[in-house]
Amino acid sequence: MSILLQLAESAANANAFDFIKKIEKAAYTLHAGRQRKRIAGGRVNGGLVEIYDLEDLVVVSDLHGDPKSLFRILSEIDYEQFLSNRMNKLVFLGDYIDRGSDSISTMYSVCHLKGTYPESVILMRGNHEAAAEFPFSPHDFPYEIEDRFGHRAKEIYKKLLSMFTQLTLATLVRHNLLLVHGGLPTEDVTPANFRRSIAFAHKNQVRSRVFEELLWNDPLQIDEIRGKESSRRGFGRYFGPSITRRWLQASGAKAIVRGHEPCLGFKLDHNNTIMTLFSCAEAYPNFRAAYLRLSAAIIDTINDAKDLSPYIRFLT
Ligand SMILES: [Mn+2]
Repeated sequence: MSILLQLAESAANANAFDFIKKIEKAAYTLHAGRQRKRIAGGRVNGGLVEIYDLEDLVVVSDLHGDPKSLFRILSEIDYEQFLSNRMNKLVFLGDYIDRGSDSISTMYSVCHLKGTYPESVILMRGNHEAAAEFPFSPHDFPYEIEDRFGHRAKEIYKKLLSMFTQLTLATLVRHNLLLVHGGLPTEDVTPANFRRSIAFAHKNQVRSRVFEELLWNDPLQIDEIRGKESSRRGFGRYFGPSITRRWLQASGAKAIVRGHEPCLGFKLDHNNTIMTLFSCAEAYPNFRAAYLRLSAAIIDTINDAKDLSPYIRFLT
């Protein structure tokens, strides 16, 4: 049996004990990386991971309980070989759960990957991994856990919520590519306080506006002077091109990649500086699923997010 099939089967058949073990290992690994302040080829600074040296980068966006899309990507990248090289990075943009039919298998597999390849896997936090901080509905995940694990459900969900607090809020790759789940915060940012702002957001979590906005914001074509608008989502805001320019300047990046919105695999906003990527097929039949694969050499030469579009790989 192939290693991927084995993973799919253990995810589908995991009992409470197996699942808890996977969650705890992932939580430990995330915590240890932050304590050491290091990941192969880069560093970990609170909620910010910076990668300086790498070979290949794969970016996977929202999965929303769709393990089939995840396994398809893992198969296409030959994940065991890919992840065994510490200089390759597989970054998840968050929103692993809810909406699809199998959030448990998705979460189990993602925890397994982080626990097994701690130097190659970066797990970011989506707004669905912050339901305790910013309650939204529908949030099906707790019910799915209850259906499957019965009286152990509360304990499992609590462990997950605690692990979620360890997830990464922003990833900067080779000073050129900035990855977030939702969007760019509307708070003032400069090259001098860019790192501190994200480290502070991680430390203060719900008390930090930057924390909320990294998870919840969406780009919108907004009047230059106003720059932002309140969001229909209940949390976060819409941010305009002036805020994107400010974050690009502060981080030194040429392009932003984020998830959070269904689209036809990807879309570009703000004069091609922001790419939205979407990797979930099951719960969104009217959209397309895709992921991104590129090398360090490509990352070094991009001038905007449009330059990433030849490296999009469609699943559907
Ligand atoms: Mn989201």
